[in-house]
Amino acid sequence: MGESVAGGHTEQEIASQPACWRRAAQLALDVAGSLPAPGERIAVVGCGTSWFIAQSYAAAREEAGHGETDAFAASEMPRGRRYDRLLVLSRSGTTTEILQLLARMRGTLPTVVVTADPRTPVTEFADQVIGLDFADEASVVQTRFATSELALLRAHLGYDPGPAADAAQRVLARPLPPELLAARQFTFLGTGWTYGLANEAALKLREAAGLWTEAYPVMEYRHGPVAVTGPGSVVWLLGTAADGLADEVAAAGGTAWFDDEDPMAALVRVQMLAVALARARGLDPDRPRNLARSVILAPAGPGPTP
Ligand code: F1P
Repeated sequence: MGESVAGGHTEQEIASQPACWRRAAQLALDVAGSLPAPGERIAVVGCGTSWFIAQSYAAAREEAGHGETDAFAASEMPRGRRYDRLLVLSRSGTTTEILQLLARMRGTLPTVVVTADPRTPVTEFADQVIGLDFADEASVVQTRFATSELALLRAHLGYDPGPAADAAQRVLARPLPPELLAARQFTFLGTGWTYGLANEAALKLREAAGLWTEAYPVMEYRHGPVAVTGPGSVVWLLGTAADGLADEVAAAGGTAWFDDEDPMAALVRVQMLAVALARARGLDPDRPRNLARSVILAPAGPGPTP
């Protein structure tokens, strides 16, 4: 599998995902006591990719009947809401907004963090830590950490990642379709737990390849986003297809793309495309423009004098 894929860190990490997802499912059994219990009302937070994984997990948890689950960007978690537990997702464990939120919530509710490196500052602020060191990444742009974290969280809800891992292996073995490689603009659509995946897919192409991408809940496409579809646009449905949508995309001059593979495997195809389009544009996906592996903000100064 992955080990034979050429390229830099990002390509190699993308290719290692099926094995990581299977390992994450094993880990889910070991750490079940630290993950949200059925019936708990929880908030799940992250930044960037981690926020979109939070969205996906929140929808999956509610769909599985495990309880109310709100997903927030860490900087936007409302004050004053009551939750049974706060679940924090952070690959680096050093993101400023994550540490600020944990400091604010300390002592008010149980907190658990899923991170790649349990030696980072986030572990000092959280009550419990789940480490996914086997899925840690050298890359700036997240791929296998994020999807392994989702595989772990979904496995805890009862979804076996085995079929998705098999599907990802098939995707990794196939060349990318020429119509995807030729596109100039992408709109990703999802529903339920695949809406977070749609956001993550769009982010991947922006981060790695600097492309114009958008993402919406599938039924929102007709409420404005269709206006940007035209020649060179791909409208990519992750998950369930919506009746008539392919015809409407074609009428607008775009190409509708529907993966009949598992949505997690479809996200792997997007990651592969992001790397291929970056290289085609002369960019290095291991060194994405304007991005750092973790956003660490300088402490706020005294502010303007009144
Ligand atoms: C994640 C993140 C990445 C993004 C960027 C900055 O933070 O927002 O998704 O690509 O490189 O960091 P975290 O999961 O480490 O908290």
